[in-house]
Amino acid sequence: MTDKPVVVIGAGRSGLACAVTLAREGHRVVIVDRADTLAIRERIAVLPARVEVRLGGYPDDVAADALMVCPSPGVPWDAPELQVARAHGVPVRSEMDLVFERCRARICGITGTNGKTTTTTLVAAILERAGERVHLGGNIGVTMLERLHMVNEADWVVLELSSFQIESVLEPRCAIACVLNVTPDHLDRHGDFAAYAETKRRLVRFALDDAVLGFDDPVTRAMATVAQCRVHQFGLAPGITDGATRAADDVVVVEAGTVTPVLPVGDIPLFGEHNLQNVLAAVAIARAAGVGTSPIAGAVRDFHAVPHRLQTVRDQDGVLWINDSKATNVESAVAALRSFPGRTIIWIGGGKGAGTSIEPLADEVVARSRHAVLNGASAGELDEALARRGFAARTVVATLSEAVAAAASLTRPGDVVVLAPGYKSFDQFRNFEDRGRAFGEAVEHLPTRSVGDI
Ligand code: UMA
Ligand code: ADP
Repeated sequence: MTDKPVVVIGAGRSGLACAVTLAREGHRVVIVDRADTLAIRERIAVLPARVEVRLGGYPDDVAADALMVCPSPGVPWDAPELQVARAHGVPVRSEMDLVFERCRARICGITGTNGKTTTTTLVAAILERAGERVHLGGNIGVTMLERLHMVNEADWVVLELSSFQIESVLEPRCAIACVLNVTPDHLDRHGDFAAYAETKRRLVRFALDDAVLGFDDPVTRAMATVAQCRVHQFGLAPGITDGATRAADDVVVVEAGTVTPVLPVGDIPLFGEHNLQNVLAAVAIARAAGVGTSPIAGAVRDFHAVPHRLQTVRDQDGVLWINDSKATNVESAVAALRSFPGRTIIWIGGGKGAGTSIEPLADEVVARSRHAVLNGASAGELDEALARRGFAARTVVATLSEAVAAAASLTRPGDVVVLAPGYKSFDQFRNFEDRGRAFGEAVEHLPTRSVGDI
């Protein structure tokens, strides 16, 4: 074995999985990170002692003489250090690329701008209910590479795939590939919408057996043309010939001209029409995997909202408090605002922008909410967009905890307070989970009103 090191860039979850796995295989491994924080120092405790760690920055030629360079998903695919490595003939292989190369089991890969985690979690639950051995991972936060030795050929590997991960895989060959929807997001990283959509389309190009595509989204519907496998659709628009849709009050599957009911739409324990879309996607995927309608219906009925996705954190005094911290882009926040028809909404929004237009979100806030409480880095931009629309019910505060207090002072029985920021969390928090937890804690500590207050 050569003494050249494998250079892993980024000591986050993905980088650590690479470093642990490649060191276990006997490679010399150097892991570098541009930052040097207490959190990173705590994380790297999982590394074997022989892995060399360099924190606090690295030069562009850090991997110029490496055996291979493994960038984390957060490292742009055209980053200077990767360009230099390529120029020196060094292979650039991400953790996900290695997973696709090495995985012996069938992979079900799920991507899309919104709904990935919900759909991926539900698909895994359905397959498990059907008696399959399932390994769940990917962008959902659980790395797969270091677990591959536990995966058997007959198992299912269910992966949530981000655009960052798909672009880093040379041949993303999924047995079943699903693209839920594509709307503008991560444009700061991909440059423009066409480039972003193409990363998702690649999953369809390489799909082996089945592609499951959102039918109501023109971008994903059109991806059928690049598929070299069976294509199934899911959605609510008429015209679905193979896949999952709604007929009257039921979720149904359409196969070879036959319509089979799966369960009543009313039995889905999730808020919002977008979650009906996610359920339809999961049903179409499960059918492609050969699962019967009964385990599908059972798993859907027992499903709970994934934390931070339209999750109820308090239901008291006639006021429902909803944590949708994962609404980190415009589309997902719009979907959240549409999820409570007939109820008055106090919306909490704002955070760090990702270079997309917020106009559709501002329109939805005006149409659906009684009051908007704005906080974080983008509070000013939102305030201005709402003011331009003549929407006066606005409160601007600095932080999320102040926003919770402000919202609490505005509530009346029947209201729904929805944290659906429409922005990333990085202005005030480490990630959307921290933001959701902070919201939950602030809400939990709100006093209970006495009957006389209401
Ligand atoms: N770093 C560098 N140089 C860089 C960029 C980052 O050194 O140029 C360092 C950072 O200082 C940090 C580390 O790399 O210490 C973090 O790496 P990372 O940002 O790639 O994050 P990981 O912890 O490895 O998590 C990644 C995914 N992160 C991103 O895509 C940004 C996680 O998705 C994923 O769950 C995890 O791998 C396991 O697969 C998160 C995410 O935000 C949830 N995804 C985006 C999204 O869902 O919108 C795409
Ligand atoms: P992802 O993993 O793609 O970010 P999640 O299931 O975690 O998807 O949901 C992210 C956010 O998007 C949440 O706020 C959720 O309520 C919202 N959402 C979920 N599914 C959809 C969808 N199909 N369309 C629009 N928004 C959605």
